[in-house]
Parts: sequence; C-alpha cells; structure tokens
Amino acid sequence: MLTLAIIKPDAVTAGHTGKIIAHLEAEGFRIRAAEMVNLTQERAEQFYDVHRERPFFRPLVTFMTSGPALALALERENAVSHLRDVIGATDPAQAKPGTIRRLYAQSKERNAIHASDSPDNAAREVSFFFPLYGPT
Ligand code: 3AN
Repeated sequence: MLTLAIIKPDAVTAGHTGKIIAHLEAEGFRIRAAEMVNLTQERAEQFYDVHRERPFFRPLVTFMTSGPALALALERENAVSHLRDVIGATDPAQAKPGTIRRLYAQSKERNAIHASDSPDNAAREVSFFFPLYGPT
C-alpha cells in the first residue's frame, strides 16, 4: 500500500530532509517515488482544495509555495495509518514525543511534513504528484 508524504518548505529549508527520510526508512517505509517540487500557487490551491473555505487556506498556500518541498510516495503495510502515527498531531505542541512533527515542526502551519489522511486521499495525492504511477 502507498501513501503520500510531503516534506514541507520549513523542514527542507532548515536542512531536516535527510533526517526525516532516515526516520521514515527506519519505520519501514520504502521510497517508491520522490520529487523536489516548487509548488505554484495554482498547484498548491488544487492540492489543498478541501481546505479552501478554512481560515488558514490562504496562509497555507503562501507557505507551501515559499520554497522547495519534497514529495514522496511511500510503501509499507498499513502505510496511511502508520505514517499518520509517525508524523504526529497537526499541532507540534500536541504531537507525541519522538514523532516527526514533535521533533521538527515549528507550528500548526509550519509543521514539517504532510501525510495523506485516508486511503482514498492517498490514491488521489500520490497520482497528483506522480501521475505515471497509476492507481494505488
Ligand atoms: P494534517 O496535515 O495533520 O492532516 P489538516 O489536513 O487538518 O492537518 O490541515 C492541512 C494543513 O493545514 C496542515 N498540515 C497545516 O499545515 C495547515 N493547518 C491546519 N490547521 C491549521 C491551523 N489551525 N492554523 C494554521 N495552519 C493549519
């Protein structure tokens, strides 16, 4: 099973990419596809379309287009739910010790990593970045 992660611009810019990849590999995820992306405003809006009406939508799009981000298609048993456990809560202050967000995130917005939140969204999000990969 595949899921999508994005190492966000805050973590890439801070030089945490390698440590986060090592953390993911240690949790048994295999990298099946990877691309450093500079999201345009249009692409970021499309990706976060479900959040369009939320108050944090505009700043989120601005943040996600502020620098390079690393999109990863990750494979593992129970990939979606395990990755959600490994990244921790949206707010790093609420994230459990040892989770990626607890270790590397700065705030609810600058929270180091994205992970798909359901198998349906994982399929949509993997093909959003890796259309040649086909359905998961
Ligand atoms: P998660 O990334 O944990 O699935 P979502 O899907 O609720 O969280 O939110 C998507 C993204 O929107 C988050 N990763 C975060 O960057 C941003 N976000 C969510 N809630 C807030 C908030 N209250 N204030 C600022 N940014 C937020």
